[in-house]
Amino acid sequence: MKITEITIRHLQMKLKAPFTTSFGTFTNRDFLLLEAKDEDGTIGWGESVAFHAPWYNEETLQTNWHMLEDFLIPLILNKELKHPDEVNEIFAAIRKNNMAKSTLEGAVWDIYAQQTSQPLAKALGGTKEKIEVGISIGIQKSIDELVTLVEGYIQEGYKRMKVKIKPGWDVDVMRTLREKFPDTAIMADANSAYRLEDIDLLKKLDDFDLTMIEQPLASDDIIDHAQLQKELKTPICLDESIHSLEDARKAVELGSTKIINIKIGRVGGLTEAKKIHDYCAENGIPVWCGGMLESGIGRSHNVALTTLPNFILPGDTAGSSRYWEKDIITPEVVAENGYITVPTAAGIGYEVDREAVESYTVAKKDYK
Ligand code: OSB
Ligand code: MG
Repeated sequence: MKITEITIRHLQMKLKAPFTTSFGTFTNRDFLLLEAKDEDGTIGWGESVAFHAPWYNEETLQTNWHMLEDFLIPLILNKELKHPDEVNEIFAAIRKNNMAKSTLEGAVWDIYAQQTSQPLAKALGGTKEKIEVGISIGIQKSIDELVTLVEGYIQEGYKRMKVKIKPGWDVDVMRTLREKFPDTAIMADANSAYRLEDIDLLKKLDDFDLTMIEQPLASDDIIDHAQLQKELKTPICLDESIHSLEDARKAVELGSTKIINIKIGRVGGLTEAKKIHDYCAENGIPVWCGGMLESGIGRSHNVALTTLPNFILPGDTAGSSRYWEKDIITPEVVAENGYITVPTAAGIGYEVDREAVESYTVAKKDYK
């Protein structure tokens, strides 16, 4: 493998409905798409999951563009690579900026899978033919509206509901959902909206038989989460706090987390994601694949990763129609009865719809 050409595009796609978390509201999804071409003409695709603003972590679309242009692309362009795992080693010289790294690493994995004539899922060592997914639901204007949405998603076949919470939108919301949907798997995601001093409030959530509480405390914390987990029955799942295998090991050893949400971008790419998966499998920690409101290209990488055996719990990679009128891949990602069938074509396994990509492009630059 030798990548000789790269194109970065900034795309803007309008969400079907605004998506609100404890840290802010998205009406559009602005993101970078990276197209890499090998010397033999094979094209691979990667998506940056960084947002337009540093709300979820410190990275943004613009910091990712800067890191890719000035540091990461120069390390890979025209370099002979035997395996995508080498990218993870090469990028170790650059600190953090995991979402930027993952963007280029993902495209290298796509090329590698095509050149070895296998779906990305198989190239990663995945075994499942279909994966189970749930849905992530933002903060709503009223509990009634939330209940109506959940009813709709249950009708669509989704069997696991993840509900965003924040102070003032938590205990009453979860109590109502549990009463209305006694048999549905429900979990809460706080996106770091609480502190250890909120422990009495968080303990009330133990009454609702939640599958887990995702990232209740600070985005850089694993100490207070360990303290909280000692006092909570509900399992804590870390999202924001885990950036690497080392972070995962420390959090598990401290007892800060019983489940890990793996996001490819947050951990710096598929190679690191696989390492975390393997460590968790050996240590009895179930994992699931998180989502970052990706387009179909980012989702296709999530689908491939989720075929690894320790992705036991349903992930956030719902179908394309969850967020988009029209996605940028064909066929679109379809969830039937809460399951996505893993594509079997080589590489990411979906065709990229270039016309759709162009229609959403607001900036573009080539690198040779
Ligand atoms: O914490 O998982 C999260 C969306 C934006 C930022 C953070 C998160 C999310 C989601 C959306 O929950 C999941 C999806 O992509 O559908
Ligand atoms: Mg989360």
